[in-house]
Amino acid sequence: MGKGLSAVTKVQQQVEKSYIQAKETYAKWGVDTDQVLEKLANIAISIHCWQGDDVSGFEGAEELTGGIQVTGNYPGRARTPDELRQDLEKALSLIPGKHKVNIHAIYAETKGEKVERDELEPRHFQNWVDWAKELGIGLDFNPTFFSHPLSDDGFTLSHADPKIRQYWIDHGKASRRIAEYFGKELGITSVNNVWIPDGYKDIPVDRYSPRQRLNEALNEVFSEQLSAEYVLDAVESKLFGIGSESYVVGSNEFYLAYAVKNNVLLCLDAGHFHPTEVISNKISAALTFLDQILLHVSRPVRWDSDHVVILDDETQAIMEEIVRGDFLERVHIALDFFDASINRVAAWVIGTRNAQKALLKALLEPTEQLKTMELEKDYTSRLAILEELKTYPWGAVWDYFCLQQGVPVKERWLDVVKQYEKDVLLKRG
Ligand code: RNT
Ligand code: ZN
Repeated sequence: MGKGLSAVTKVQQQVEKSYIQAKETYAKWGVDTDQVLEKLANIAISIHCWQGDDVSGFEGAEELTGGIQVTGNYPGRARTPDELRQDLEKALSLIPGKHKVNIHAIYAETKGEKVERDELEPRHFQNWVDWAKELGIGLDFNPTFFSHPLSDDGFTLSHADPKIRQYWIDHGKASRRIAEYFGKELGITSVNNVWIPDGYKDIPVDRYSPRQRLNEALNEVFSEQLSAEYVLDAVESKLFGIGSESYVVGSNEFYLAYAVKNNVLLCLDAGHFHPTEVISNKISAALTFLDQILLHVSRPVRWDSDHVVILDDETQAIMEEIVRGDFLERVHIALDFFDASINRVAAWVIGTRNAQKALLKALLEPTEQLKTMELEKDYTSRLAILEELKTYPWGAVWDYFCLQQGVPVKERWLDVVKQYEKDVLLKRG
C-alpha cells in the first residue's frame, strides 16, 4: 500500500463518510443537510472587535468605565489598530462562513490628533473600511458613551446638564454618519447600536426626568434621515451595571416602547436581565411589533459578566427562536463578551463557532413536523422528539461544514491559535 494516505486526507475522508451517514439520518425527517449548510454559510454574525483589546480602544484611555468590566491579564492584548485587525483576521480564518466586524467609536484612528467624539468623521475609520473591503465583510458600529471624562458622573444622553447632553447627542449623530459611510462603502448595511451607561448607584428620587431627557436626546440623535439601506439604528436596554445598581435610565420597558414608537431596532443583550429572565423568550414578542431587532449574544454568569459564549441552553434557545420563527432576515446576531483571562483570539473563535453550532442545530430541526405535533396537542411526541434530536449526529454536519468552508475541523483550530500565540502574541510584551 505504499506510504498510505496523508493524515489530512484521512481526516477529510472520515468527515465526509460521517456526513453522508448524518445526511441520511436527517433526511428521514425531510431535512436536507446540504441546504441547511448553504443557509448557515449565509448567516453573518457580527463579531465584536472589543474582545481583542479588553474594550480599551485607541484614545489612550486609562480606565474602562460605564459599569462594565473586563477581568484577567492574559498576555497578548492587541495594543494598536493593526494588531487588533491582525488578531481578528486570525480568528476569522478559523471561523467558517463570512461575518461582520463590530467596532466602537473608541477604535477611531486619528493619527495622534486629539479628536473629540462629537467631531468624529468617517475618515477616522478609513483603515477599518479599507480592511473590511479587502476581506469582503461588513462593519457594524457603536457610539461610545463610556470611558470618557464627560461620562464620569454616570450620565450621558440623559444628563441634566444640557451642554454635556448636547456633546453626547452630537456624538450619537456623528456615529450614525460613520455607520452610514460603512454601509455605503461596503455595500452591507451597518447596524449602529446605542448603549449608554446612565443610571444611579442608589435609589433615585426622580426616575422620570432622566427618561424624558433620554427620549428627547434620542429623538435628536435620530433626527437626520439616513437610508435604511446603509444604516439601521438600535437601542440597547439594561437592568443594572456596576455603579448603576438601583436605576438604569435605558431600561427594557423604556427602549421597547421607544423602538416601537420610533421604528428603530431593539437590542436585546443576553446579560441585561434578571438572572432567570432570558432573551430567547423576548424575540417573538419584540418581533410582533418591530420589523427587526439586534441581539447581543453573551453569557452572564451570576451577573452581566460577559463570559465567552458557549453551547448552552440559552444560546441554543435563542437560535431556535430565530430559526423556528423564520426570523433570520429580521434578527441581526451580534456577539458581546470580553474575557481577558484566556487567549483573546481563542475567545472569538470559541464564542463565534458556538453561536454557529447552535444555529446549525436549530436549522437541522424538522420544525414543521414539530409545529404540527404541537397544534395537534401531541405534547408527548413534541417532547420526545425534541429530546431525541439532541443526540442526532449534528456534530458530523458541523465538521463537514468546517471542511467545506476551509477552516480547521474540530479542535484543530486550537493548534493554530497556540502557534499564533507563540509567534505573535507573546512577543508583544
Ligand atoms: C454593556 C453593553 C454594551 C457593551 C459594548 C462594549 O453592558 O452590553 O453592549 O458591552 O458596547
Ligand atoms: Zn451588549
